[in-house]
Amino acid sequence: TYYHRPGSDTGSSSSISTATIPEPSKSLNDRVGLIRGDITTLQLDAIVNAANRSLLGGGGVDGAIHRAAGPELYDECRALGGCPTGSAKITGGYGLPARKVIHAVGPIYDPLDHDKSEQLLTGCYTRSLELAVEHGCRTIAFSAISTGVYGYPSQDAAPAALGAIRRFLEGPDGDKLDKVVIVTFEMKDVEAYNEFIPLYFPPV
Ligand code: AR6
Repeated sequence: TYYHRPGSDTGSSSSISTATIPEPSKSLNDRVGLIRGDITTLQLDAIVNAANRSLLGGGGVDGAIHRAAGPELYDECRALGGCPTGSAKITGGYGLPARKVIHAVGPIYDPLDHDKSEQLLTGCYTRSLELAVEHGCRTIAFSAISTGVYGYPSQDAAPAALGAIRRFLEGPDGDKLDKVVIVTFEMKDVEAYNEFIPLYFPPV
């Protein structure tokens, strides 16, 4: 097994400490999902874009979201005046099936300062979840922030994302979210999430 559960004596050992990753409840697991596909097609309350500090669009998933939402999204983004790295801002979804778009600005991965990169990436996830709740969104899908053009290794990004999501779901506003979906597009992200979801959200 991947995971040694307190009280379930499988006899297996694990390098993952149960002190840092305690056993989640079933209801927590039911609220987290993984989808491989195009985030622009999802009909949820909010989707999270991997934006840049200008919030004026770009390539990757950002380009796909702006194309699908239409020019009104650009106009609303322009009025926001940018966003710092490690944070997020929210807009309408316009031509998208999603009601809101949360534009998170991930870090450009810095291998010389992994801790700083991780702190900024974690901030994107936490702030996006806060914004979702503030705006009454109960279902939210995340793109794999920073793992494309910004070069964040998927094997490091996935546990950072899952840790932030789990902390939020276990926190005081966690019950205000019904579903948190992670949307992967590339095989390297699929593999990373398939490896780490059973650790952060082990089957109960
Ligand atoms: N649906 C879901 N995921 C997608 C889609 C899609 N339609 N298209 C790409 N991805 P990236 P970053 C995945 O590069 O690393 C932009 O130019 C992609 O495979 O979009 O945060 C912005 O304007 C990858 O796994 O974002 C910024 O300047 C993930 O989305 C910069 O790129 C994120 O890759 C941000 O770079």
